[in-house]
Amino acid sequence: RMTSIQTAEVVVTSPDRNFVTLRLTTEDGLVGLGDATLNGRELAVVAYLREHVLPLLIGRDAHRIEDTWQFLYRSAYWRRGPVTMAAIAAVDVALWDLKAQAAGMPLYQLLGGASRTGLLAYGHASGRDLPELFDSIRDHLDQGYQAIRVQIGVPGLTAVYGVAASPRAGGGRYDYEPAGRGAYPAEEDWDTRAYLRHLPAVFDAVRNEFGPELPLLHDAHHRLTPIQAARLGKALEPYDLFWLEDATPAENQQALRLVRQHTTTPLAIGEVFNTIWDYQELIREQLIDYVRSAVTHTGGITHLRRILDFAAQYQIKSGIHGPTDISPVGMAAALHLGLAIHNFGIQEYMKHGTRTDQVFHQTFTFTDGYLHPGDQPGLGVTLDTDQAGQYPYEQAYLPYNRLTDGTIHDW
Ligand code: GCO
Ligand code: MG
Repeated sequence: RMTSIQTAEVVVTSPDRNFVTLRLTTEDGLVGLGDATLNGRELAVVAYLREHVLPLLIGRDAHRIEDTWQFLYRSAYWRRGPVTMAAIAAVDVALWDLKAQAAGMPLYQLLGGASRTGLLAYGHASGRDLPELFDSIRDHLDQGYQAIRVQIGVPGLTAVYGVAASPRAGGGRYDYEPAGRGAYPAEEDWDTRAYLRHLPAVFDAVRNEFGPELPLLHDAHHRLTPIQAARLGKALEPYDLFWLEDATPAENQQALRLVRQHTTTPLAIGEVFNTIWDYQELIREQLIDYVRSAVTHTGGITHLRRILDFAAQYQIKSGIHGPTDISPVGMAAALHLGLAIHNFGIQEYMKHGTRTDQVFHQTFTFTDGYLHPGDQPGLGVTLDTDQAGQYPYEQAYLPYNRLTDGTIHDW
């Protein structure tokens, strides 16, 4: 029997940061949610959905997930790209949410059922210097994290990606959010040679302090050339990283070949990718170890599952993107998918703020370093539209970098 989509709306809310959520209702009165948040470019996806997608959804059969995906992807003609794929992702996830609710099952059951009892999560530790970094790592261990991403300030630079400016007032937490509210992006500074000199000593100090077992990760955020990335990977080998992320600008798949030839440090890439084609050579030639795409930015569960199944044939695992710019809806989708697939690797997880938790009621849990999506039918997330209405959109931009001589650089 067909179940038609009755209403489709986009909810924009900014409790602790901006989130874009697609909300579909069916003739049966079920409500399905999808995350469409594209950090710093949110309203482009809002317009794409409102102007070009929502009118096409009314009256469609909510159960035809694959058909709707192919319809939106192929009929647009202008394929791929973050805005298109975030819009398609939101529709896809909302339809999976509806189907699982209709089935009376948590979504992971429809994806094949649980392949493990929980998802190992990593948290973001950072500090402007070693004492701050150590405090932040200890704080994360106290919260239960069993894997830690390490980001640190570089001597001589004032603002570096991934480093919280200061412990959050009152709470003492060191949380990092790259998007700054305001009408213009913040300028940061960068010096690759200073970074490459500094980082190995930092990992040496962290290993001495916290021992050999703790899984440690690092994000180079696209700032290196292939030869610089190769050198960094090599220099970090003694510290046994879980992964080195986004060592080079992600769009050049060939770059990873050179990095790979020179280092056994595992490589993760893909948070800015949005289709399977971005991974074609990386996966087939086994140039990476982890797929970093978000459900939210990669065409939803349907398409990310396809990428991860392709990756599985090459022993490449998931490392689904999960910073705070992925909403609780996008996080829940990642958790259901991660619980079901065989080639799960690790899940990024930063806690959202308390206001966000009041807007999005969640059933997923974080216990002793492991996440679980919970067993409510569907995604297990509901949107409190009254609460959401309290927090209108606020303009926010991701930053940019300049080198000492003023040249713009990847941040
Ligand atoms: C990560 C990412 C984020 C991005 C952010 C941009 O590894 O979590 O690099 O911190 O910078 O998602 O919006
Ligand atoms: Mg990253």
